[in-house]
Amino acid sequence: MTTLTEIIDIINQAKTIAIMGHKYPDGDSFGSLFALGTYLENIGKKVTYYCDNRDIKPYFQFIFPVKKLKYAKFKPSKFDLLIAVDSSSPNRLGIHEDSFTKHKNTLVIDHHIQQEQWSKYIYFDEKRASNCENVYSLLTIANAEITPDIATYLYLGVSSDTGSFKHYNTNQNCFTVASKLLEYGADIHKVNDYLYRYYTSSQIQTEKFILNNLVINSNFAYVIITMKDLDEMRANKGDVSMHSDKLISFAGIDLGIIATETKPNYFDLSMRSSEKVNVQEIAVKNGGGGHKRAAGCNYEGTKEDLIKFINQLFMEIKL
Ligand SMILES: [Mn+2]
Repeated sequence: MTTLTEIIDIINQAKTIAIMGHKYPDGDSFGSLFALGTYLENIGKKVTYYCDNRDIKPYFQFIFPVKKLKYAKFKPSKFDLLIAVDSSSPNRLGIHEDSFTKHKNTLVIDHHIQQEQWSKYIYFDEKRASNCENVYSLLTIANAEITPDIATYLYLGVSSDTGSFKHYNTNQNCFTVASKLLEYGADIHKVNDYLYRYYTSSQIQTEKFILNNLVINSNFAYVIITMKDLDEMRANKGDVSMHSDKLISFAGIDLGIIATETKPNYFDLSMRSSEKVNVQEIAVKNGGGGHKRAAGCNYEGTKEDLIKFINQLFMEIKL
């Protein structure tokens, strides 16, 4: 594995850098992307930001400079270095997967366990609750000036990947880094307002749908949201993903699955669990990834097949 000190050298040798995060970007993906990107710009690099444009949360525009993002596919040869953040495999990059894997000089900075060497350089620390903590470590080692904007981006990532310091991945480092970021001028009130206070009507519709349609099977719970359901609520996958923890918040539930149909007969499964279930194992077994208590994978098939698949999963775990 590449060390953070080596990464500083790799970055220093590049003039033009393209940086990208994962599809369906969350706060940690954008936090890592814009914090690292802003730093690179501040030290004189020519930085281009790429993102798969599906379902970007509307409130991100009030915090991140989303206007800088480019969505179209690009020629990898335009850049000296490509960087991917918060992404555990090439398919996480969405439409930019090809450009990334074709380039010879690529770097990944992540906090998910990396299953394969899909980039020339890979740094990951799976003990970190958020990738923004890894970017923070990198900036610290680089003696970077952490501006209030960079501090806000990083804080947002730590806060969102720990569910506002409530998820089980929350540890001492999250608080240490958050405290430092406050010192550097992170606007934590703005982050809290947009992440945890303001709900759009489609987000409220989605929450109502989840509560009305969830299926509880002893200590397991699931809900399936089809494309038609999303259409009717004028909601997107981003509106669903903010409720990922909902099912596991019921007392006595050890595994909660929210399945969202993103293409016809193609579902994204978002899984959350108590300490009794390792959803990372389930996700990896089914071609996905993530963490012990929060992970995801895809399922191809009809809604009826998916129900069978989920029930089978529940049977296999049998607590
Ligand atoms: Mn993350």
